[in-house]
Amino acid sequence: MGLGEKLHNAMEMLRKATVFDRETIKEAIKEIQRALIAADVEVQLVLDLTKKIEAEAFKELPKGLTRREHVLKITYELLVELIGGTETKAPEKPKRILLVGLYGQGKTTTVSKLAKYYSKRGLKIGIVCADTYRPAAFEQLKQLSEKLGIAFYGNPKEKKADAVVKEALKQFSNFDLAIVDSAGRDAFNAELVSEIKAVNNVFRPDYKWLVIGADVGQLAKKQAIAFHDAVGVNGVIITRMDGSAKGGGALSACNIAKCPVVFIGTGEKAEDLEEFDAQRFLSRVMGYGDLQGLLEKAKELSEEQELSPEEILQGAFNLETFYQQLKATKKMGSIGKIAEMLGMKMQVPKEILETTEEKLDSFKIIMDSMTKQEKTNPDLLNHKRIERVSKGSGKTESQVRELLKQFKQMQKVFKKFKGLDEAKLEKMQKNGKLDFGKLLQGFGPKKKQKFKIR
Ligand SMILES: Nc1nc2c(ncn2[C@@H]2O[C@H](COP(=O)(O)OP(=O)(O)O)[C@@H](O)[C@H]2O)c(=O)[nH]1
Ligand SMILES: [Mg+2]
Repeated sequence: MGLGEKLHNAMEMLRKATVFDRETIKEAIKEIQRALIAADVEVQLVLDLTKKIEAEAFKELPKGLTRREHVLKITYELLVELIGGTETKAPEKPKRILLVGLYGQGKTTTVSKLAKYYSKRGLKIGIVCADTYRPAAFEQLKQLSEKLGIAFYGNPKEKKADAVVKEALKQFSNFDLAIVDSAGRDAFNAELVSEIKAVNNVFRPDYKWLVIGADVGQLAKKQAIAFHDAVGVNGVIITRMDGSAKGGGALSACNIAKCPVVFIGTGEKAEDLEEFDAQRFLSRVMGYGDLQGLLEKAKELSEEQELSPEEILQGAFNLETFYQQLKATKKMGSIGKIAEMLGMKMQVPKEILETTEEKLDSFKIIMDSMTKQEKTNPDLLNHKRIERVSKGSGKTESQVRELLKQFKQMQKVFKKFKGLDEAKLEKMQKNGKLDFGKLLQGFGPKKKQKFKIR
């Protein structure tokens, strides 16, 4: 049973538990520990991760998530963090790539995979055999290049790798990308380092990637650090992710060594190369489409809480934004404050300021039965549509009408706000009539800011 399947089982325990208490979470955490240790993740890392899950699990819930969703989400996020986040991106137009690594890790195979990957993206590519150490290396790469129809340079008579690369650069001077395959050794040693350094000096690659087989598991860390210190690699490619149970260990080890994994190899064929994205990788191996959905939901919720005053003042006002504002009752307090500071006589209706949690939930259910069009343009909601929404949501028609009535009241208030243009607002700020610093207190984090906070 691979890493994905085991992690999947642990997440299923969380998802399907009928009672969702500390015991359930502890059991699931044990399952996660087993899965990670079987994948050869360093024990200390596993313990740190599970401790974090336990600590986060019973913290205050973010708005809009259930306890179960919260625990699933943090577990998933911590796993993503463990194997390397989602920041690394494969370069679009590399000019020179040098692959290094120990013997048998998959360098030569990966050269042909990269050649295929980048030729599909329209680059003119030449590949170079700088493995002058093993006699068969030249033939292996030559055959692979012929199969792919990609330009190849090598010289079986030349023993100095840097001399081969020098000649190759001349031949490929008008190409978009040159990929150099270097020689490995059974173990990391001084001879290997000086050879790579010589190649590096001649070639000056913009990308120096270390190739590691997944089967080395957590030992990948040692290799990554050694190669990084010696020749400054700036990325890792992990091969044989298809065949090894230790892939999780290799990924987390490279992450710890701060060597970002750029690609993974998932088979012997030239097309078996994937850009590495921790999030995508995990949801796939765990067979979890809905985790992605859960993350999106959480993201939407956190963005909802980020409405800034000027967005509220100037943005579109519809049922969706109305609901968001209602939800953050604090914000409604602030809307009252805005009205006050602007010296505007009208007031936010009391019944809106005092909307209860219960009523909010009911509004939400009603809105879920509306189409997107109806939510952005509530005027569409005629008698027939109200009847349909009422049936769909299981709420009475008068409940639906109540939501619409409150919305209309707020819309009036907002029309007045929107009547103030930016110039006016700025002038008021200058004259000290408008203190956005104070205003912001009720609004939480902001996305962008047009007005200075004092
Ligand atoms: N299953 C699988 N095998 C791979 C992958 N990458 C390389 N290999 C195999 O690993 C072995 C060593 O590969 P090679 O490219 O010659 O390694 P090098 O010595 O580092 O150049 C070969 O048998 C390859 O077919 C991969 O992603 N998946
Ligand atoms: Mg090779």
